[in-house]
Amino acid sequence: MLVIGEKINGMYKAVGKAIQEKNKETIQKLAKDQVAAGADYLDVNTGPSSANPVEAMEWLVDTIQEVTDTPLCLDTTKPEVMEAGLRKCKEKAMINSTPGQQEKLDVFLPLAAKYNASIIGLAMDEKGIPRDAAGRAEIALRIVAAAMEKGINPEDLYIDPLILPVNVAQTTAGQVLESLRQFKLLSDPPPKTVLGLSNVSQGTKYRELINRTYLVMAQACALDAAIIDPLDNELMDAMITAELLLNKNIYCDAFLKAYRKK
Ligand code: THG
Repeated sequence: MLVIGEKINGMYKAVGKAIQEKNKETIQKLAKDQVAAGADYLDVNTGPSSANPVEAMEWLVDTIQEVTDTPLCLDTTKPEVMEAGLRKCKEKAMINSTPGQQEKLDVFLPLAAKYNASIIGLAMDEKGIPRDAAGRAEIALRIVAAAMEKGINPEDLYIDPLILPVNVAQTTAGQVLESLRQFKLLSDPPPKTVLGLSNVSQGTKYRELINRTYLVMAQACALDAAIIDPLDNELMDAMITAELLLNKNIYCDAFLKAYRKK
């Protein structure tokens, strides 16, 4: 599983404040802590309230890269913010994300090609998120075809079926598992799959329990990558154990320790 650390997101009050006040220590600690806990990528999102998101993205990328070489997953819907971040990335970046409508694909796929970045395609378009798995697969196929046309390596394409909070959209959890399986049938080689896991538990009481239960279920349905909180130890333990049970790692008594030492 590719672990994308979710914590550097202006949606968190403390992070939004740190961005506003250009407080490097807070951001750099989050970067180092997530990497130490096993993050392969760090999500970078300036948050909804940033007055100058281009400047905020540039500052975040520079600030994080001062303390780690871990590659970054630039999380913005704005092409100008995305490109500002991509220009600054020293390692191979991930574009998070493009929705499935042609006008957006025409903007974001060329950015992926230009900066040799991987890219997340969302199973949504101008009409929103489809209600069922078939609707999600239709949009995913459009994204896969457009990416192929632009010469994007299938290894670099991640499709996100978009999980919603279970307290307001209870049928979505099952539909998304179905989508993860279906996405693997869209092309050969297939695209990779990704989820923004914590969405599933927003507004619920047992957030950590819901997150780790759903992560394990999604892993059994061909999930390749997840935007998660790597500082949640029980979540990481569940993820590592699921990898073992799916035969992705060889068993030893100290399998949790062994995974973390990798
Ligand atoms: N798919 C893709 N990218 C994504 C998402 C996705 N990026 C953003 C998001 N979804 C994934 N990241 C988060 C980060 C934090 C939370 C949820 C998802 C979260 N935050 C607390 C909350 O809202 O309750 C913030 C609380 C606080 O202020 O401290 O839950 O689906 N491709």
